[in-house]
Amino acid sequence: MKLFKKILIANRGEIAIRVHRACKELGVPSVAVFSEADRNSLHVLLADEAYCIGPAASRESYLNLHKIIEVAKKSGADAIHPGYGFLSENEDFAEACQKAGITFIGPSVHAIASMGDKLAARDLMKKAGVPCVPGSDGPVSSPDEIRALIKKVGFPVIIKASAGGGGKGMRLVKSEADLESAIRAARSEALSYFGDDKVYVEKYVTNPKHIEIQVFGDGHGNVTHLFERECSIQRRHQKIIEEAPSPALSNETRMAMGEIAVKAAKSVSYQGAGTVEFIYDIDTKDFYFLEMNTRLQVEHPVTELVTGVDLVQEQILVAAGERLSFSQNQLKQNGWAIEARIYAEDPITFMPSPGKIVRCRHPQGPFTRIDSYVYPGYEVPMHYDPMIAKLSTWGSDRREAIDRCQRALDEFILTGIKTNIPLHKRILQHDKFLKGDFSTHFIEKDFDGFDKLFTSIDDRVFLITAAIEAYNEQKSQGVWDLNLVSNWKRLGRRLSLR
Ligand code: MV4
Repeated sequence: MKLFKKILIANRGEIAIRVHRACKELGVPSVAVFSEADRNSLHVLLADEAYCIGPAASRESYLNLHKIIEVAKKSGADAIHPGYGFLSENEDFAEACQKAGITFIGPSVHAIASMGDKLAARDLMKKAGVPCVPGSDGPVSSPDEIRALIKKVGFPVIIKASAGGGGKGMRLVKSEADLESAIRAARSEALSYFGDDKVYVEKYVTNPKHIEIQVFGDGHGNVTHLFERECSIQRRHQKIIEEAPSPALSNETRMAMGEIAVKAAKSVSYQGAGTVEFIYDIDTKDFYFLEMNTRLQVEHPVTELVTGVDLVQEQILVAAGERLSFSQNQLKQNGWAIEARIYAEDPITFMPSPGKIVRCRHPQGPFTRIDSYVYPGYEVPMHYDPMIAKLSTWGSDRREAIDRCQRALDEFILTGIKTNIPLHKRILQHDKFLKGDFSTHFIEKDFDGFDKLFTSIDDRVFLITAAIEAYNEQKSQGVWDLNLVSNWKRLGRRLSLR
């Protein structure tokens, strides 16, 4: 049976490679696209066929839907996998694919649109019997409307942009004094970011975990869930570590959350991979629907490792009209998985650190998975997301998965740029992390290891080696990147290595 003639992968980096691998394994040729900044990217080097789609700026390349559809037609691709980010949740793109007779590997235009409008999604979920955070029934525009609501739910409340999501256009209101300025700020931010100043209000959950459920639907009315992922270790809405299962959930809550996520997905006849995002109140153990993400997520490997399901292959099969290859009662969570996102950034200041990678050796070993797109000599471009790799490990229990992850992080060699690997090592040693005792505020409130990131002899030797390599690299090229030199100097001072 022929799934597709060819699949175009409308993305870059590790996810383009991940999708390419699924295509290969299913015997479907894949087509890569790339920007001018990505000529030497691994997703291009691995591809059988690759097309330049424009300049470095995403807007002119990876977000240029006309160009991408043109390349699909030219190359004979009859399906497009959007990966995550970029065009993956763009209903206009899904519709343009449909009009061009190309299968969009993802949910329907209707499902993307329903979930993209957060207020409409909230409304839809309430009608479907999915628990939502107590708050406004529709958009609010005046402080008085919010005051009436606060009479019912109390302070604090949070104002959210309807067109937002992922944390943009949100404002916390702790007391009456914040109210007027918060609503003004939320609306103007929403207008400038999304061109839509519609906002709504929810009671603010002060001590939450972020727990999401992986769901999957096919075109035959079947929808199942593949349990939860714990995603609370984050900073400013950028996730750092994810795991499955969540150390916080009782089996009862897990099953209830799964059933509710399926209900949410069924209400929009969901097809393909999706994620229902919940906020879990640590103090009351209540959970509420926040958003549904209508794409494959970055952290999908932890679900793959504990369920044994290849989520990307499944996306392709379902998009080709197949039935889901599993039923709910065939799925179970086996053991524990943890994912550390490796970012090209300063682990203390979180400033991006693009540039040329000098030495690069990925960890290997038992139950150790790497999704990466970097190699020695590769220059990490400044134009895109700083995530360069994901390290995922599996263990029969949580401690084994964590110990393996720590071991693998110790094996990681990446020099020439700065990465957050030292930060990961410290988080995995933190008492509260090890106990599973953490909320979404962990990095800002509980993590106290920033001054201890480079204290072991190993870390110092590594840093000195990296500095010498960067120095030699630049000397051999006869150029000085003053920024890089000053970064290393600053690090040296921090380590008293002057
Ligand atoms: C909230 C909340 C507390 N109470 N809603 C952030 C991203 C977007 N999906 C919704 N977000 C939040 N909504 C209520 N009613 C706290 C957050 C939040 C958050 C949620 C998940 C993961 C990290 C977060 C970091 C800050 C705030």
